[in-house]
Amino acid sequence: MLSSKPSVLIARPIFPEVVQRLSAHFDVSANPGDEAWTHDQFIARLQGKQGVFTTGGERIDARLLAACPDLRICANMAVGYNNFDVPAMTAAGVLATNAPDVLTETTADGGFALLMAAARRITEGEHYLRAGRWQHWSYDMLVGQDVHGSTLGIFGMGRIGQAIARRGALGFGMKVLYHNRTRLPADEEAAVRAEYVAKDELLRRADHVVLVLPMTPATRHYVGAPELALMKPTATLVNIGRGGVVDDAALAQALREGRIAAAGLDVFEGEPAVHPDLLACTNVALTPHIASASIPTRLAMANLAADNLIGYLLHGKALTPLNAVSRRA
Ligand code: 8YV
Repeated sequence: MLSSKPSVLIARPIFPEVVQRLSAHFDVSANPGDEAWTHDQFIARLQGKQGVFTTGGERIDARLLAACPDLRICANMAVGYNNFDVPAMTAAGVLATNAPDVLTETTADGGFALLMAAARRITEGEHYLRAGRWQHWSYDMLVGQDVHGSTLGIFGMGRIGQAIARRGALGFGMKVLYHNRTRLPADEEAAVRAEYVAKDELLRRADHVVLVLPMTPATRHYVGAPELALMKPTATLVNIGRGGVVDDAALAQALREGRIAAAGLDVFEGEPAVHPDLLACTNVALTPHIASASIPTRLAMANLAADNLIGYLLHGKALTPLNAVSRRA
């Protein structure tokens, strides 16, 4: 007998309890072995599916949409959605959803951890110790820069940027500067104690620069050689937004030449590949895109993606839509 339940594909392995939740409502196909599907294999798996659970890496483009006429919703388990061609999805009548809010504080923690690690040379110190290089204490061994009381510059003052600003201002007594496409309303600026400045002014004044920008055509290589040249030689650069927002080759050169002091990177151009010049630098703390990686937060992100699938396919309403669509014919 044919099932009357909608069909959903879960593109990557996720929490078993979330698969179970989805299975109560849908005919679920999963990818338990985490097979790396080509785009064409992904399209083939999507045949006859009304919904897909994506984890941020699976591309949804016009070709896929044309080849998957049954698809009605793509639910991303990520706040970023540069893997989605949203205008093409809207044109095709396919709903796009992301997973905002639930990851804000955890991701801000992750960004702050990288800032601390880079400025205070924490990961560098660990490598030094593990390599057996710690023979005796000296006054200048692995001295870094202070974070407390310094000036923090934030590019991208959305929810995560604001959570980082609060940590800096309230927890570490930092002066907070920010630059954003649009300036925050005065009450929101006051709540995070941040001063709006031009891009170049931020780069010149900040002791630590944190990037929380999405990847768009306008943000590609937003920080490259010209921007790095404006920064203080003692400054730290942290990127937790998207790979490609920083020109990694230019950053590696600046780090190698001591034109800035240190960097902390969670995202990379072409990840999971990392530019070999960055790997060769000691003054950079590197993590594999884990800023949102706490168990409760990743579970909340997965449940929000599941809620969006359930809400839309069963009740016609998603919690966190990125577009407005009329039902696919
Ligand atoms: C995700 C992220 O873990 O939410 C985002 O946009 O970058 C991370 O929180 C990553 O996208 C994989 O899902």
